[in-house]
Amino acid sequence: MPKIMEKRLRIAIQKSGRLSDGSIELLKSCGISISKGKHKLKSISNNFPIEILYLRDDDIPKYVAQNIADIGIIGQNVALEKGSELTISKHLGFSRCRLSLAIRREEDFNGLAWLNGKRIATSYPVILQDFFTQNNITAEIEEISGSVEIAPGIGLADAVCDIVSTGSTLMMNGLKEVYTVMKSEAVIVQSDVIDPVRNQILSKLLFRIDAVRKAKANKYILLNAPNDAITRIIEIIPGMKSPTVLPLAQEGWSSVHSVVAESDFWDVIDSLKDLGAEGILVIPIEKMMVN
Ligand code: PRT
Ligand code: ZN
Repeated sequence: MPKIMEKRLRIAIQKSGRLSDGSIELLKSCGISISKGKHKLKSISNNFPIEILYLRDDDIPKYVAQNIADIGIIGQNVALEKGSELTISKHLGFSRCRLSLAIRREEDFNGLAWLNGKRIATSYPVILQDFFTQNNITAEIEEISGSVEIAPGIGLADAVCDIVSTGSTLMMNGLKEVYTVMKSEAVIVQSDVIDPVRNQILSKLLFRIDAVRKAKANKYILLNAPNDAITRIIEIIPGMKSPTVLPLAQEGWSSVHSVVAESDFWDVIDSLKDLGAEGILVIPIEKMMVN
């Protein structure tokens, strides 16, 4: 057995919550099979050298910092609040949310100076204090661990700094979002001291994650176009290196194969149609290895 199979990379993920499904799906989309019993605290993969530890998200930074796990998947908000000694090695694009300041709906917010002298309830005292320092605000931070949004209603605070996704929790509690302190998504955090063999496994995992994420962000596109439009079409869909252009049996026409970013997909299709492209097919890409 090659040496790299002897050790396993230890990955801490959230046991149950808003990060769990995304974390498991990410590993599975990288071709890693995981069998998890319902109440298991640990599991291993039989086709990739990893061991998974299932933990509360707030505890993950500590486990990684203490080298009990090599890497962890957590929200950027938790990474910044509790993982200052860790490095973020990859942004993962799921569990997106923001950490925002919110005040009572009936109050007028005239900018950040409104916060001076006020009391703000949050579960993120470190991030909030940094934000206050950077913005020269003097306010009192009331640290609470849950149900932050009820604090203004029960007279515990003048405002809150809490995680927002759709905004409905704030609305239901008579609050309005007035300022985004930070945006967050799931990230991989790692300690700076990873055993070299485990570090090689991590590099392989990060390579696979890149391939899966790039594939999701792009589509494969095939179309037919008159030859005199090909130069301009290539400018619009340059692809990974350059598009494949093949002559069609019909004189004066070619088929073009390329890759297009999901983000500007519809604009690109409109431009291609304006240039005379026909028979446009768009196909999902499963994995995309660039370099
Ligand atoms: O049990 P454990 O400690 O592991 O989990 P947890 O309850 O602390 O965390 P969990 O599962 O709620 O969230 C894990 C991570 O998901 C967070 O650290 C964020 O990075 C991310 N995330 C994404 C969210 C949300 N969306 C979210 N909507 N975390 C929390 N919320 C809560 C928020 O606290 C508020 O109560 O949802 C409410 C707001 O949602 P909206 O849609 O009403 O705005
Ligand atoms: Zn938590």
